[in-house]
Amino acid sequence: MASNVWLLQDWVDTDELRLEIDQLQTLSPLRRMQVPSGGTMAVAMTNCGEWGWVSDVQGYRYSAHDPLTGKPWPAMPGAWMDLARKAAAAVGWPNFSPDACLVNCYSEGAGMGLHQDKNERDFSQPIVSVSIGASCRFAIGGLQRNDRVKSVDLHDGDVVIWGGDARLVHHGVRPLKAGVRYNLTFRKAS
Ligand code: MD6
Ligand code: FE
Repeated sequence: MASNVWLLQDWVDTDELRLEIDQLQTLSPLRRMQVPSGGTMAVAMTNCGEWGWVSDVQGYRYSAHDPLTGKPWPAMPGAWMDLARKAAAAVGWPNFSPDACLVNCYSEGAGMGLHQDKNERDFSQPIVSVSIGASCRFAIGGLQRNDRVKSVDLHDGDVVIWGGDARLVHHGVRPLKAGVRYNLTFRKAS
């Protein structure tokens, strides 16, 4: 897709993943988080693994606890860990060991503005992202916010991996045209 950004098309069967998302939701439900500016995100989120990405009026960060339940985030399913490791290894990152998985849920009209993923402590590790359900248009730019943006369609079962000099590129998701889309992003947060 770009230097150090790989797209593995239709790489994973998502039936099991959907069931595991349902399971995860019984422990740490999807919720729309507050953002520092006072608004609410369009995308509903939850997490599993040692760390979870959270947003509230104070800002963005990783937390070991789910602020909704007060408990640690549910464990990352072994199959998810295997999937993330295999995908990273397939494009040349043999030592990926994610300790956080953010689950995003988009309903019709929901999108995510252009952003960088920079709350992690270790930018030497890649990010592995899995698309489930409805297709979306994914925007990918450069290291500067106003660099030119390319768009690519992501479909159910697609996996995107990025690392190295692409680790901090800007990216976003255009508002979903129809249906429901889930996205898993695996990171090394700490
Ligand atoms: C999404 N993904 O695909 C949003 N971030 O729903 C991301 O924001 C993202 O796909 C970092 C790395 C990969 C991603
Ligand atoms: Fe991101």
